[in-house]
Amino acid sequence: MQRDKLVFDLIHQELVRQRHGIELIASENFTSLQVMQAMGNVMTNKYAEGYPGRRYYGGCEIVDQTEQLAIDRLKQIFNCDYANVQPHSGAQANAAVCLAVLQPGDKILGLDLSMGGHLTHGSAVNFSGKLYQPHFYGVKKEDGLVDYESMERVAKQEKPKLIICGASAYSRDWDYPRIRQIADQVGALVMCDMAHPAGLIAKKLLNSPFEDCHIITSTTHKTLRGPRGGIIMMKKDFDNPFGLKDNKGNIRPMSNLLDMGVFPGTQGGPLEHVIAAKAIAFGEILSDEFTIYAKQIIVNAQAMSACFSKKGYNIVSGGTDNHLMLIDLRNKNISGKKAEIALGKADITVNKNMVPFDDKSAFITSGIRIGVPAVTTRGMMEEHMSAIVDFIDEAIVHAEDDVVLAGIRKKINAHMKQFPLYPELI
Ligand code: DSN
Repeated sequence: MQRDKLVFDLIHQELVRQRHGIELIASENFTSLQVMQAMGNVMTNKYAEGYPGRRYYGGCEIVDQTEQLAIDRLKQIFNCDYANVQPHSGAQANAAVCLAVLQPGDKILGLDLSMGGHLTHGSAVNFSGKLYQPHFYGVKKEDGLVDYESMERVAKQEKPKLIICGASAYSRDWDYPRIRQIADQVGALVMCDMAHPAGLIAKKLLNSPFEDCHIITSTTHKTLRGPRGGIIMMKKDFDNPFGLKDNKGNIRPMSNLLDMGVFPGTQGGPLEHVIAAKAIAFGEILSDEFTIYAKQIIVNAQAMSACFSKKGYNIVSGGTDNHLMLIDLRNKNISGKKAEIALGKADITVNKNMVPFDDKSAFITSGIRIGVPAVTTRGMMEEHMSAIVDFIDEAIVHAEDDVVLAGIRKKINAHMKQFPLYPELI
């Protein structure tokens, strides 16, 4: 076969784009070279439906070892008792959990998407809102913090089978014992989707959901800095507290039900090449180097948030405990959409995001979400955050002026040379 120059040229253009710009999408990161290399390997050729030692195909002796290594390392990171590393994504991890523990039409309770939640936590356009009956809690208007009273009120009123905590645009920590207390009052299971802050939880820099939440899901590519993918975990086999049954009507341990929720419930063959990359990333997370990285993420986010506040930007909840911040732009007279476009022209990548109680639609929005995991991977420290905020502020002030934006882009492209990205790749 001839090398496909067209596609490889596009891959190279993407490398150049990532190198030149400032990546501030809170859910993105740069994996190590070895994680990327592991994704392009012969394990992509292998079918391995089933689990290590229990496969539906021959020839799985080697992939069994990689998958088991990934499972063991993940359990070590979070000191938990069950791990499934097969979900192709966070959304599929959540779908597998729902399939395992819910019946169609069951009630679920999650954080409203417009208040920082996630599509798979009950949005009407997602499987979670179509197959189940979604109910929502929100954040408080006065301080932007999760409204546990509304969670409790709705839980008592609706008696959901599953309470989902975790968010994609929430900059504060969670009160997991309180959530569990609410769930226990109404007989609900609790699932924590920790996709965003997982790398910080791994290093004990944030509260751990493992003691209080029955089931934990995550992606592997955000603060965990691994390949794109999903995972499911449990601290202990909560011993199926509600007597949930498999398709044959047998009461099974939760770990069995979750495994079956992934395969054969929602997926076929696992991506063993990606699982190899997950194993490598998990090994990296266990290192002291990653502890330093995770701590620096929080230092950087807090430094950046302080710089924004100094320039008169409104940070939802007034700051951050984790890797991200949500900026309400209403006092800056620009929508999230316009800000995202202007920043894009300056090679700063962010995403527009609704802010709590937003009066604009999800396509326009009043805010932008900013995260620092990627720039921290590039070696930026707290003293580098003010330059980023200056660039962003200049771009927002001159959002309609393409000449100024092009000038900022030039400055940024030169600036980012100090923080090399994949120097081994040409
Ligand atoms: N799309 C992810 C995010 O940006 O937060 C969540 O799945």
